[in-house]
Amino acid sequence: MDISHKLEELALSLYRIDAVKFGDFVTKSGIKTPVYFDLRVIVSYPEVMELISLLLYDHAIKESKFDHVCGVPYTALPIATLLSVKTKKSMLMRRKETKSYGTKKAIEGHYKQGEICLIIEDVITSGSSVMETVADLKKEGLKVEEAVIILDREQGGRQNLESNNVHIKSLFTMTELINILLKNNKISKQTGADVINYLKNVQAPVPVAEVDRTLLPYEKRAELTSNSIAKRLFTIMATKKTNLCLSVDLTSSTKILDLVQKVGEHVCLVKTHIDIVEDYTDNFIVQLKELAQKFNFLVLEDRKYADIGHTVSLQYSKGLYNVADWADCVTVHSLPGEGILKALNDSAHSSRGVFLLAEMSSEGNLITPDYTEATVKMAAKYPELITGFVCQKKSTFKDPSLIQLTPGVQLESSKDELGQVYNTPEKVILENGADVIVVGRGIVSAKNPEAQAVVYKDTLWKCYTKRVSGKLE
Ligand code: S5P
Repeated sequence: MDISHKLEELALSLYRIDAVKFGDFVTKSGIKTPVYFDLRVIVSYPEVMELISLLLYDHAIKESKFDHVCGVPYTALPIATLLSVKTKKSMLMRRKETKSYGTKKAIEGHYKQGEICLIIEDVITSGSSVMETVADLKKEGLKVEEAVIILDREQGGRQNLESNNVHIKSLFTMTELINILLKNNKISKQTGADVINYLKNVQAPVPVAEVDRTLLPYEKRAELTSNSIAKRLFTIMATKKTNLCLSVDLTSSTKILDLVQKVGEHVCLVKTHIDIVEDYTDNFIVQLKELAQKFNFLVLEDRKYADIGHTVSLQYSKGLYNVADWADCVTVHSLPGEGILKALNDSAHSSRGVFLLAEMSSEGNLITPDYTEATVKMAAKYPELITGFVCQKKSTFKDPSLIQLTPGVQLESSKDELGQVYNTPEKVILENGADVIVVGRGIVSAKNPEAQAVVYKDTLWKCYTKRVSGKLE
């Protein structure tokens, strides 16, 4: 077929059915625009859908090698369907809505790792929607090298995608489309000039290249954080060469101090449960803080606050333990909502931090993926307060300035009789993204806790250096 003739026919059809409009609009990326392209209407015009799929096939796809097609939700889905049928290649569908309970897959359809998936999209501005789909497909082990697009708005999307190794083929650029409409007297010269001028001046923001936080060394991450405790903890880890947190879950203050005296030099953080200490005195805290000073570690009170903001601010700064006075950081549940962070933000002084619980290590815990996601979002509003997350998975958050504190670690995978699940250092650091590793009974219950702390420290540090070297096989 005569492609340029058919392209002209398509441009005029899109204008006729109001899929391309001129006026004052705002795009999904938040850019003001005098021209708007809305292909959702094509489902009402089967002849236009047919023409689009024929043109994409002839112009862009015939020569491409791929195993699957995947439309970027939602507008491109019917077109991807037509192309799947035409090329007899199977279709994959990406779920756009948030997944709940971890049972729904992000990608629907049958596929094998290493197979090639071709992306279909209607319009690209910044390229971010295509990138989201590419990222989900890649997570499943699929290869994505090419995206075919109806319209390239020429605002940076092509460059953004090409720099992420996604090659773009489009039916039209915006300039080509405008020229066809001008030639056919569908728009005035002034409108045409406005659009061309606008394209020259307004480029979509370049999506920041995503850094894998787990590949950055602690000292680099120390520079990125807004929370003073995260900065100190990253720095301590880098200088002492240890990412071990001792969870000193003993009930006698002398035993705690005795153990910390022995292992203090091997840890970056000591985690307490102050309410299990049977002989608590203020002097115990004085001595613990002296050890912290001597051995250069921080103290985390694992209180797991979970009440309304008002109560939590009292629990934090009043009562027998006066945690606000001595704990460098505390653990907090997001369950009660943002008020809990507001309360701590108001009552904690500036050199304090919060680890928010985004996931738990215990079997059958009721935290869902939606809860975790909402927790991470909540934390983003308090960058100066949040030190990091208590969590189990690398994918839980991306921000390299925050610390992943991961408990449930022993040298061998196992479980205790009450549902605690233990993973190995290799698993939690190399696969699951842990930055600070919490070990309790693995050290506390060992015959020689000091020697065992050294074993943990060395093993954990080895895994970390392997991770940041990027040489994971
Ligand atoms: O999900 C969690 C969160 C925490 S803070 N799972 C946990 O086990 N913890 C704490 O880590 C727990 O309260 C305990 O103090 C420590 C793990 O101790 P272990 O003896 O099982 O290593």
